[in-house]
Amino acid sequence: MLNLGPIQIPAPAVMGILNITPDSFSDGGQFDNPNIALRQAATMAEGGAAIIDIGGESTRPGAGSVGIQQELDRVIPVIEAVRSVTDVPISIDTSKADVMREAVAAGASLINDVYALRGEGALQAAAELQVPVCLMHMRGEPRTMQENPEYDDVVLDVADFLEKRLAACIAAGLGEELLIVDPGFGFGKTHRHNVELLANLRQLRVRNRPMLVGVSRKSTLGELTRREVHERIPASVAAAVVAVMQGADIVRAHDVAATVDALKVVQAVIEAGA
Ligand code: 8Y4
Repeated sequence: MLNLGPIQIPAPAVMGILNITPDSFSDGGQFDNPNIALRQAATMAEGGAAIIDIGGESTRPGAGSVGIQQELDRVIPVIEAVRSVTDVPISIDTSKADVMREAVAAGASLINDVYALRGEGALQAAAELQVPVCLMHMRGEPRTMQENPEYDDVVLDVADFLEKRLAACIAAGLGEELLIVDPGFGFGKTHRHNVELLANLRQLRVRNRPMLVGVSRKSTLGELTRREVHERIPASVAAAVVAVMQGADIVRAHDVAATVDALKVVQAVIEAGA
């Protein structure tokens, strides 16, 4: 079990992805209607998702930003609807302080912030809310992050960033028990950097905090398999297995049921070897 203060989740856990963005190239617009989103959330809950991650702003490379009201209009009705049909904890994928507050008021239990609470007011909002927060590493910002990213040592750089964000969060009054770290696959990294991070994941368990990993359908898997985004399920499941074998506690995934099954096998092997 992962003890994240107010919520406990089994480990390893799968976080199912529910994008409410018309421009997400992985599932463009499929969930722009709360009913469709609701059915997808129910399928993820039945498939064994431990968390449902709801996001209204695309963070794909080159994506534009979304206004606060537009993001609220997208995510709040979906959070309320999902909350009314399942007890599975909901995370709000946002970097905006006001969206964090409204989402938690509407029933979200965690914050998933790809900016690791570096946005205006985000650290203070999270400290007031005292809910679990996933702090993700990103080099640069989504619009430009894939323009020739360079690191002396990507593993040390990411670990150092996560350590500094943990320290900033704790200094701002967030309980250490609330914090989750994430290397941020694909966020300002080349394919080679992403594979190097996956191979050295154990070094990223900063301060022994739980680790979340998001590899599902990402372009490094497309590069390795030469497959389009919807053909990347086997590669995504394989990457999830590798991540958990390397110490990840939570895997963010589109294909929940397949990932949950694969992680049952991994968990049995880990327990047999312990
Ligand atoms: C195909 C499918 C191609 C998906 C690209 C993508 C992470 C995350 C994202 C992650 C955490 C994405 C919101 C990018 N990735 N949050 N969010 N960790 N914590 N791209 O790795 O899925 S969005």
